[in-house]
Amino acid sequence: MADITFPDHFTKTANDIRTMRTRGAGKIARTAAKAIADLANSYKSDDLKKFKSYLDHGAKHLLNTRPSAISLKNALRLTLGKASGQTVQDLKKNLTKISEDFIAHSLKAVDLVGQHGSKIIHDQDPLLTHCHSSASTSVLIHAHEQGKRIKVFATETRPWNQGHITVRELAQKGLYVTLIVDSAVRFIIKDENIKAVFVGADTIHSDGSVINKIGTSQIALVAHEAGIPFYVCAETYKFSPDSLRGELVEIEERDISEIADPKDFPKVRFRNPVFDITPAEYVQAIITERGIISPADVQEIIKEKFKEVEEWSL
Ligand code: RUB
Repeated sequence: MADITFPDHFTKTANDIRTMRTRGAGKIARTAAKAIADLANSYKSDDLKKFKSYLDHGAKHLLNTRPSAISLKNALRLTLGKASGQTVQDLKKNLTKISEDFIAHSLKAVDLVGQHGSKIIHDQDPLLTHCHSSASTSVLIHAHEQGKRIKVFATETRPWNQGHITVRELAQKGLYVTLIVDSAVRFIIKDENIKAVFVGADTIHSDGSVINKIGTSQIALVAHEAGIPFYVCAETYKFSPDSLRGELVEIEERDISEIADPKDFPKVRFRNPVFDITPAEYVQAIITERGIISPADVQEIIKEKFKEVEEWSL
């Protein structure tokens, strides 16, 4: 791999994912699908074997950027893993088409998640969300567009403050939205009589457990304590086929400078895990593009969705 040089556009895309200029599991997946097709199209020789190896290295390069998002690996599986061709030109053409289809389906899936999820929201419901998830905001926006006068409470989501993206997006769409600090969740759930929580997912394991932004599992526990439903909004390409074999995604830990400047805290250690795992028992349901499913049904969907690409590995 050391002797392979990728085009600037490709290394920039990978770097944008690593540095979170491109973020959110769905966007990461679509960006990876486009990046691998663009990489293919920038290849100059007719040597098919070397071409495949080049793409394989490119895929590995992308995979190293955000370890907790199975959406990224699945985007590569569902594009590169399905593409075929007897010549470099054929493979390029086929991969480009598959990549474009993946992106179109992914965008459509976000809309469908919104349509399905909005049905379980009632007029005047106070609701809570965490981080910024386009699948979750799709649900909230659809409910609003149906005339349901919901009140959304959004956590700021330290240390990156993705909640700022959420509140700006929802406010811009005309929703009644309130920003709170992460530690206010338990107070707000009780004080505002929150009726349900909606969050996104980076990965869903075959046992129905959910990897999402750090703090998600705490919110799930509080929702459980309060007896309100905790919904996960996720397109099915965020389901992990690896988890069928017991392979769970790694929890990403990012640079401690995201929390504070260590120079200001002599002798203090820091940790910055950016995702956590919410066990299936705290998840009321998963809202997917196929409809609202129980965490117990994840396994069946994985088997069906990934059967053609199951043997393909990067
Ligand atoms: C984002 C995050 C989101 C999921 C789902 O984390 O945890 O809830 O990725 O997002 P980060 P979406 O900001 O670290 O990428 O529904 O948009 O795919």
